[in-house]
This record gives sequence, structure tokens and C-alpha cells, in this order.
Amino acid sequence: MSVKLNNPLFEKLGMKYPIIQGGMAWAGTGHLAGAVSEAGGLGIIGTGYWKADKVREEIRRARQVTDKPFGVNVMLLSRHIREVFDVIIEEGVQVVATGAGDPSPFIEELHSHGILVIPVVPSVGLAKMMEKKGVDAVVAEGMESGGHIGMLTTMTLVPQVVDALNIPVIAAGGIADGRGVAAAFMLGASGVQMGTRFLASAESEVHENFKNAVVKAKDIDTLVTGELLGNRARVLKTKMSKNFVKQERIEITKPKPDADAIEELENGSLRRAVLDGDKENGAFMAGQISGMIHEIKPVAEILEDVWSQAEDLLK
Ligand code: TUI
Repeated sequence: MSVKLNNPLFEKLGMKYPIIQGGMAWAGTGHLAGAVSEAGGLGIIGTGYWKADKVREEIRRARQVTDKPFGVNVMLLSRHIREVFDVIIEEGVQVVATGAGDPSPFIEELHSHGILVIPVVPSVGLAKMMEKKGVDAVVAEGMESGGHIGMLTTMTLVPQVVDALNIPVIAAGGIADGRGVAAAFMLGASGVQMGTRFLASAESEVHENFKNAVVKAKDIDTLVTGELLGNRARVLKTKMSKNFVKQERIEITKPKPDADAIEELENGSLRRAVLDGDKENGAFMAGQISGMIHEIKPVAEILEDVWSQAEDLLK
């Protein structure tokens, strides 16, 4: 028996699996996103704090790998989002995902260009607001995820969002195998998003140190930075991230840094992890499920293995 995708959105996008790749800043390159779409999932380019030219370049790199639809994630804390949306529209991207904020001001414009809009939401309140504004689906992301996170777990967030909405809900956070996918479907989700699993893939372009760190990580090897200073983000435990959390307790009394300093801190430390594998100064954003990832596999194999295990369980 094959489980129906039960999601017209995914059928419209010609996907073989109800699996989306999370739009990871720096790590979600055109090459990775293209590979995920080509293999039957939906790849998402993560633009983080990138400027328009870099986004255009990565969109074109995705097109070298696939003719299938893929998405671009716009990180709404960035100051470059207007120019990034312009590039997305000019380049004819079919799906926009958003993270770290409220995309309301852009939804109508994106829809007028035929672009599907799928915001990532950390709460029922924002999910309901997004449905009202006419988005095509939401990703309900639990705090098991890597990177910028909300307060609720996937187990608690997903069924509450499913109950509150009539549009498709895609579950994210802590999913890296077929058991996670089957569990998400049991909670009422009609698709899943995985980030960390694709970080440790053959097509992922993150530094080898980063992939190895995910493979080596145990269950308790992540921590949350920004708990005190804002912008909570889950990263792998390193000397630097442990120290950062300690430093926050001291700096909470100091004036908040300006936007340039915040961008350099967040964008710079992630860039150092992804491009340089810098264990001293890099922020290795990864989810709690890192502890369950033991090998680097090609994207097509990940999708096939995860979905066939999920199908067996869901029968
Ligand atoms: O966006 C993510 N994950 C990210 S973005 C990113 S780049 C960055 N780096 C360092 C610090 C901050 C960002 C790395 N990882 N996931 C989706 C997500 N969205 N998680 C939480 C949210 C969210 C939070 C608040 C979405 C909406 C929201 O709304 C608040 C509002 O503006 O109303």
C-alpha cells in the first residue's frame, strides 16, 4: 500500500515524497536544494542574511541541478529582505518559505506572481494569523530544531496547530527517520521538514568538520544560545557556544548591540562554521536529532529510506 500524499500542494509541485528540506542559512545552498528537489522532495535555499546577488547565484545553481520546483527561505530578521524578494520574483521561484518573523506584508505580492507561501511558525497564534492572510501551508517547527527556535516542542505544537487550521501543516523539529515522519502524520501533519538530516548528506556543502560534528554528536550535545540576549538559536555544544552562553549572563546588563553588530555576530559565526568548519569561533546550528544521525548519505537515499520506513509504519 502506498500512503497518499494527502496534500494537493505537494502534488502540484510534483513531489514524490511529502518531505521538505529546511531552509538553513549558509547550509541550504542551491546545490543541496536542487538535489533534494531532483530526488523528489522539496529543496529550499536558506538565504539568512545574504544580499540579493548571492541569492540569485544560488537560485541559478539550483537550476543547474534540477528542472523541478524548489523554494527559497527568507529570514525575516535580515535587513536585505526587500531586495531578496525582488530577486525571488525576477527569477521565477515557485515557493517562498519564511522564518524568524511575520511575512504578512509580502504575502499578497508573492501570490500575485503565482508564488506559494509557506511560513515557518512557532506558535498557534501566528499559524492562525498566517491562515487568515491566505498562506498555502505552514511549517510548525518545534524547539528540537537547529537554528532560531520558538518555545514549544514538535510533539505539543503540531497537533495544536493542526486543530486550529484548515490548511496543510508540515511538521519540523526532531525528525530524521521514518519513525519521526510516521509520528508527525499521526499528529495530523501532512508533510515534514528536515534540516539536520540533510546537513549530513553527500550533497550538503557545509565544511567536513560540520558534517562530522553532526555525525559524532550525542543526544545531549546541543544547547540554546540567545536565551538571555534574544534570538534563541540551537547549536552544537562547542567551547565557543558554551562560552557564549556564560558570557550572556554577564552581558545582559550591558546595552544591546546595534543591528550591524548583531548581523556580524549571528551571520559571521554561522558562516565560520559552514564555510571554514571553525570549531573555535563557529556556530554549528543543528537540531537535537543530531544524536541519531550516524552517517553521511546521498539525499536520494535519505528520502527513499525515510519514506519507505514511514510507509511501513503507517500501513
Ligand atoms: O528561522 C528559523 N531558523 C533559523 S533562521 C536562522 S539565521 C539566524 N541566525 C542567528 C540568529 C537568528 C537567526 C537560523 N535558523 N526557523 C523558523 C522559525 N521561525 N523559528 C522561529 C520562528 C519564528 C519566530 C517568531 C517565526 C515567527 C515569529 O514571529 C514573531 C513575530 O515577528 O511576530
